[in-house]
Amino acid sequence: MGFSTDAIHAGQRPDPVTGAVITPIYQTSTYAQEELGKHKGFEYGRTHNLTRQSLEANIAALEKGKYGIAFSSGLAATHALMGLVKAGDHIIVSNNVYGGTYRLFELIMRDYSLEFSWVDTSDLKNIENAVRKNTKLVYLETPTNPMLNLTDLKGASEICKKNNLISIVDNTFMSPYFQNPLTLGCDIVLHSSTKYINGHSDVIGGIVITDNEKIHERLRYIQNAIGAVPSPFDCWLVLRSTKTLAVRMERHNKNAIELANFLVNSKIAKKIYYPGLPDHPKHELAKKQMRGFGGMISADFGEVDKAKTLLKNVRIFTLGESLGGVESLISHPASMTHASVPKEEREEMGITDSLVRFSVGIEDIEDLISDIQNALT
Ligand code: P1T
Repeated sequence: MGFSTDAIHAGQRPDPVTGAVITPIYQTSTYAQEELGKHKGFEYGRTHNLTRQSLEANIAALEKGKYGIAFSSGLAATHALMGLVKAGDHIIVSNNVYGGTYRLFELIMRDYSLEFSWVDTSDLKNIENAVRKNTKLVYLETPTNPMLNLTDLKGASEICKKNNLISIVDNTFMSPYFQNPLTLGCDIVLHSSTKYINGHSDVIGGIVITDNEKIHERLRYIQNAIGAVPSPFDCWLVLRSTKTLAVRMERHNKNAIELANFLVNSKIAKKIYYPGLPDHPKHELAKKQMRGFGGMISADFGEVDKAKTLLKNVRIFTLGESLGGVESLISHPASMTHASVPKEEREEMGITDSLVRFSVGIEDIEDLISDIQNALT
């Protein structure tokens, strides 16, 4: 099936009792059992929920994977993946990832005797050089938040296979519409479904997709044992949202390309980071492994005061954390999403105090461009 057909139908069928076309919200914590050991496959809400199962099957289909395992947030999904390793194991991570991922690994998981190496995975040699005897996972984010660096997923997955490592890709920025890491040989895909997948800024959620039966079994066990599951209502909202993912992503992409070109041509920013621009260092890779460039742009305005003026004066863009919603957001990574990354490390990656991140929404592009022009004058 094509992407949009799957998005609208996969994992869903009319309700057998009423014929309801939309999967109901099974808002129940438990299920009646007929007699001891005899039930309909549903025992307890944390373990089994049909709204959640529909969502998991739906997003798994969109990621071209067999299994989806949903969590209560993107970070809960990342945390669950730590259940694939044990104290003393080593994990290689893209040096630029969402600041909360950095915080989870460096400030929480290190206390559980896990070792992390932060490397620039956009150069595959750095992955190979970082492999140790106790390495178990390679955790990639591509494009990265907020610098929009890209990692060659096919190349990285080959290195992982050769060294018997599990490859994980945070695919939040692309959504399954523009990039499918499993088809490039990676083992696990992760999404903060809070972002493009839900797209309406009204749900916090996460999901992991894999084709690997053993990994699925372990993660399903962890999902139930740790219990960070999304509510039936949140699952229903996300399931509603994936129906329009294709049309939303097309528009995010179109608007972002136009906005990136405006930023380049107007020369109002010092440096623009967007994989759709021909001078992006990985533009050719972007064209190869992605089907679009996405809706995220970062721009360095050179002076902190200029960035502050923009952030304060925009009227259609909203200053706020998060991304991927239909409405445009603007943020300041150094003090917001990446505040927990030490300043020197931030600046080395390009996350300066004058860097601004745009989550380009699906409004009329003329209005978005004049909002930025007006804010700066
Ligand atoms: O917020 P949560 O659903 O827990 O997802 C965490 C997460 C994981 N991966 C990426 C690439 C992310 O961008 C995020 C969350 N990011 C933001 C809140 C943000 O403003 O960048």
